[in-house]
Amino acid sequence: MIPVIDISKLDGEERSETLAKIHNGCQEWGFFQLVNHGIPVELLERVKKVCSDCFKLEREEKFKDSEPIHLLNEIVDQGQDKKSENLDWEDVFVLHDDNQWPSQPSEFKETMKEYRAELKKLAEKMMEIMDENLGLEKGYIKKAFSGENGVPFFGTKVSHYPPCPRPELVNGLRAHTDAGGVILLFQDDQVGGLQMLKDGQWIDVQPVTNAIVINTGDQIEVISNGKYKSAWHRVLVSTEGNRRSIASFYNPSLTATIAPAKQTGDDESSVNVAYPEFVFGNYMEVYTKQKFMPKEPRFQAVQAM
Ligand SMILES: O=C(O)CCC(=O)C(=O)O
Ligand SMILES: [Fe+2]
Repeated sequence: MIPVIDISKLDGEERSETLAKIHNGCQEWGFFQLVNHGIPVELLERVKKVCSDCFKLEREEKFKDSEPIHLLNEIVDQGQDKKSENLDWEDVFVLHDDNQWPSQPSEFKETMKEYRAELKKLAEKMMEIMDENLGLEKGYIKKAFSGENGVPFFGTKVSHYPPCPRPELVNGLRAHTDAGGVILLFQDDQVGGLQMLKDGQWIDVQPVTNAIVINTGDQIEVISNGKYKSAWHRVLVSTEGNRRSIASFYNPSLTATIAPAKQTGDDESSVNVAYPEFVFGNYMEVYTKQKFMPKEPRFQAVQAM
């Protein structure tokens, strides 16, 4: 089971145990769930509702005539019996500060704006905990993600994985590691499907009502010089249930330079630096083409840019 951590304990007598649990979650798993995170349940309930309503009102009908449907039909017509590695059975849109948001339902914008503000604060809190656990100056990761004069990117991806008639032939989302920094996932209470890879085994990320799942991306792996490895994960689909998931990504600015951090107390000659230094925008160029492939060649490719 993925670790479930009561983050409210960070403010009391169990602070050091809680820091240690988070360190372990980052180092051994790359995935863990937060409970008692302080985001009002009432807000989370509204978020579930507006996202599900938005899917019903604006997206469900279009999904019936979308690429995944056509590709699956092709595969079935061709008589393919192996799982396709070319398609994801999902409906997705991304919200960030400067793009167009859905207009339905009418409470969507206000609710998601409020939600994003809360999640962004939680992401920054997690980054400060990682600073502390990694022996870095407070604010190090946020500063690294901001770069010289940029701002970190904060995006929220709203996904639905509708029921699939042939779940053995497609993934909801193919296996990958995330490109960016800290990912905060609010997943469906009822419909599972998310799995992460640990020690060569796929493990379910068990739904825990109103918990926030945290996972770390490739840039935290680089900054931590491999201590906090980004974990592979994937989403499976089934013939029943429409899984909703809302993933918020706290990523570097495209102009930020990312490199392994020098820990306080590190003697430069004693540290084996395992990752290159690169501009995050260049990494994203490589990632877009290689998302579902191993990450090591991405680091090599960006080093050569
Ligand atoms: O939908 C999910 O639960 C996971 C989404 C995900 O892994 C991603 O967007 O990178
Ligand atoms: Fe992901």
